Amino acid sequence: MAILDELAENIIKGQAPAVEQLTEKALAEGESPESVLRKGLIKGMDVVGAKFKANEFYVPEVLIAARAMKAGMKILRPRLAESGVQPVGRFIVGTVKGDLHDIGKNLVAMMMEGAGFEVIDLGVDVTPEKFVASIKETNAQFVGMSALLTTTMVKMKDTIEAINSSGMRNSVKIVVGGAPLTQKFADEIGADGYAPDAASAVELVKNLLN
Ligand code: B1M
Repeated sequence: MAILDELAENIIKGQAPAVEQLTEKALAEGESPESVLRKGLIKGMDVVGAKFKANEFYVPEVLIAARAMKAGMKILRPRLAESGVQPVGRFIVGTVKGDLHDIGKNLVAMMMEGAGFEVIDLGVDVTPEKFVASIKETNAQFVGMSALLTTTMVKMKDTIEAINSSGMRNSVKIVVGGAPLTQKFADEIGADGYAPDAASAVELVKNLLN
């Protein structure tokens, strides 16, 4: 099997040590950092996302695959920076103010990184002001908000209003998700999109890129 296919295969199986070794080996054999990323790591994570959506993989398998992806990225990141490879886009993500649930948000962050985005993870309990400051600081094109509580999902509206008031609404696309949310709610608060799961979030953001 070609080395990049082997790399993708080990991402799918969640074999972090093998991914680390194969990433080093592929680079040593002269593969470009960009091919290792796109034809190895991202290719593997794309399959993981598809399996997750089809209910063939569950949260633990995705987390293990994401850990393997991270092991490869650790080797690859400095090489990508040296070779000037640009990320697909920049994506800020956080769980809204008052909400401490982060498992779903972390899945979204990992899958977005797996799809080649630079991810700025603001963590949990993120205030509208912090989202706004991060957009200013990073010039990200995307903001993702997660909420798991019916009492905190309303904070998404406050955040969108803060982004509107900051004058930066036209420069970012806002996507939202989390168990209590619906497309209807996303439309009501003026988000650009809603995704029911992490794999759909990647598809949604990729569509919004075009
Ligand atoms: Co909490 N909790 N919890 N909890 N908790 C829920 C959400 C709850 C439904 C349980 C219940 O009562 N049945 C309930 C909410 C009820 C409601 O609002 N209607 C609840 C409650 C009430 C609370 C507390 C208030 C309990 C208390 O203290 N009395 C408290 C609140 C703390 C706070 O946030 N301020 C609390 C605390 C906690 C723990 C800390 C113990 C822990 C969180 C640990 C952590 O996240 N690090 C916890 C957990 C684990 C849960 C449950 C059991 C599981 C949530 C989870 O991680 N699911 C949950 C019940 C349940 O869902 N069965 C529950 C797995 C995760 C992968 O799914 O996050 O939905 P999820 O993410 C999905 C999608 O929603 C989507 O993608 C993911 C899948 O791919 N998605 C996005 C998520 N974010 C997205 C963003 C996107 C796109 C998609 O774009 C940006």
